[in-house]
Amino acid sequence: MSVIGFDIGNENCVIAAARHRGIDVLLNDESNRETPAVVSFGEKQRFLGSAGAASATMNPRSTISQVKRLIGSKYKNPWVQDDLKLLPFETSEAPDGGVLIHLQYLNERCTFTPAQILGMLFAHLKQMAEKNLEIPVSDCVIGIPSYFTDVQRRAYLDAAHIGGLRPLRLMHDCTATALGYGIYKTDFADSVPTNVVFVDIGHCDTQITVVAFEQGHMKVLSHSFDNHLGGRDFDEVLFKYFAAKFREQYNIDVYSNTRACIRLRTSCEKLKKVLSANAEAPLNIECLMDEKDVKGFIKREDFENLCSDLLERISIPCHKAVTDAGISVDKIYSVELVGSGSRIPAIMRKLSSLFGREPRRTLNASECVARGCALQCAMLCPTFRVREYEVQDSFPFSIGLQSGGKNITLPNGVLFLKGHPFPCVKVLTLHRSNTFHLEIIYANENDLPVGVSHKVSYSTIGPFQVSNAEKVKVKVRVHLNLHGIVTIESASLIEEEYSSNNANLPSEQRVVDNHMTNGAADYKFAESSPSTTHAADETRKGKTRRQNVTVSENVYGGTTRDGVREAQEKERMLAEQDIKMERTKEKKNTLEAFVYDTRNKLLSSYRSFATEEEKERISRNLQETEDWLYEDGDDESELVYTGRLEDLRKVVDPIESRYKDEDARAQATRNLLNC
Ligand code: ATP
Ligand code: K
Ligand code: MG
Repeated sequence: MSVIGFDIGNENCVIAAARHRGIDVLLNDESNRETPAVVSFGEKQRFLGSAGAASATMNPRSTISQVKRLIGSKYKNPWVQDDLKLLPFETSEAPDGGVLIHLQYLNERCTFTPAQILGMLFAHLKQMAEKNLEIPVSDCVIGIPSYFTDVQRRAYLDAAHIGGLRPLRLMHDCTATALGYGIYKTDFADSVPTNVVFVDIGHCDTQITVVAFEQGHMKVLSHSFDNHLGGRDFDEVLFKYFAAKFREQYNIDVYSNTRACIRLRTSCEKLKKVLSANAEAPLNIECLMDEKDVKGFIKREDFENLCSDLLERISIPCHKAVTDAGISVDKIYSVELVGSGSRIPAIMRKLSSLFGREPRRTLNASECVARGCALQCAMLCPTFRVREYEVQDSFPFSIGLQSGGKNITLPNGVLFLKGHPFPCVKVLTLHRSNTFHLEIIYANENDLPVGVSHKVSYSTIGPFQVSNAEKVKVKVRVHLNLHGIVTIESASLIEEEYSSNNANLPSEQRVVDNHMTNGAADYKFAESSPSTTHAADETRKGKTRRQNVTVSENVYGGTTRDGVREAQEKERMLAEQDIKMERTKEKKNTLEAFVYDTRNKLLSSYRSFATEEEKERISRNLQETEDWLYEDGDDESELVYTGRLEDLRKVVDPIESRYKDEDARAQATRNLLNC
């Protein structure tokens, strides 16, 4: 059974696997520990991961990157529109309001959802893991940003299913990081919690999480974020600076040329990395556009001045995280900096002044999320023994419930208050006489990323009708599950014998809160066995009648179950095409190699076993095949290549067998003499 953690970043993916000796990061075909999150559609096959990234400049309009940005996002969201402006592929609004990606592939116009593209990446990473581990891979834990809404979480799960995986948990990136930090530490105080702030600055976002550690236990106190602040924003500052410079200096407008934009952006990212280690850095691009070579230069100090707004913005989520955690800065034991975007020295300085201490880099900045996810996967896996450790995460948004467009009055105004531990279940009792609707919403739009919908789902509870037109109790179980997805799990009618006595009860009353922690055993508890409320009901069974009511849930946006199945089928076909093309390339290479090999043998080993006439005929055949390979036969099917190889073999085989016979005779003679 596979025990895998995936970190699918906006730029880089990392796979970690738990083995009995510990957690290992798996290498890709290029022996790298990070794989670009890119899918490129070539002429006849897809190129995934590193191969996809290599095609970006050659084939920009069919190379899809930054899907994390687009998945579960609304096309009309102005922030999404800003993102799309930087991406060279074609998009439109999907029927569900999401993003649809258009491209040309296999002589057809194709459309894909971001979940499908992410599914392709998952399939690629799964294959990579299987190749490394030499076992089938399916069970896994996947890192996600804490700011992901319900529809984004569902889309990540869909993508994983499309890619052939079985995600046991979507885990907040920083929670995974914190788990990897805390589980090995044995020196935490028993009585007072040790508070650690995790700051993860990646390619597109910044996430801050405050965690209280105790022996054998970690509790997330708060999550905060800026989902538009990451390494790419620093690249963009450089990009704009040089685009303006080059307009002045060389009279070129890079904005008018897709390829030039991509190349300049790539160079700016490299330049930024150079500036992390050097006080100044040059930028040279040959033939950027209009056949002009461009040269530039920038000092680190000037770069930092250009970025001062971005650097300033980092303080906002930091303050928020500490305030929401309810601690003061002097109660922080350590600030841990992760994510490769954080390697800019000015970020370190900014955080030092904010927290009054130098942040530490105890963890591997690019691998910690995947490692933490692999650990969590091991904890959820019944056959894997992991140190007893409790992870208590908190949900970053308040969740509310509406019925008939009005908020349902609940004890603290909402169903789950922001910061509530999860997974958890709440059972609420409503009084209704007929089919009704419940709408789940994020109650406070200020908690959410800008432009994101606060609507989660709309459910119909029913049909049911009560005989005597009186209101009855309807118990509704709402589950905020291990992925941070909220569902109405079930509803049931409770008819009491003397229900008329209860007629004047307030319409919404009892809310029972069952918090479950998320260690391995508790997860199963959450999934299968009912909470303690049920036990209480059982005891009153004598007086009540309980009847299940159908709950039909409609989530806003995302893929239907049929849609996921279709996408799985589509993925299977696309993968088959890739395999076919890989095999074709292999056969072509074999034929080519045979030509060269035979030509060499004619001059060496075959020399005395073929007549001049035979040699000439074979040489002619080899030359013909070689010419054909570079011309008409450049792009043929697998069958044609194998056919050509067989034809050649027929001519060469007689010589080969004469040579072999002679070789065997010589060996026999040698053996005889040796005795
Ligand atoms: P996200 O977490 O936002 O989804 P990600 O996990 O793919 O994205 P990371 O791999 O953590 O992102 O970080 C990628 C970013 O780090 C890129 O913007 C890259 O340019 C930047 N980066 C990498 N090395 C350095 C460096 N030495 N100096 C500055 N920035 C760097
Ligand atoms: K990453
Ligand atoms: Mg990341």
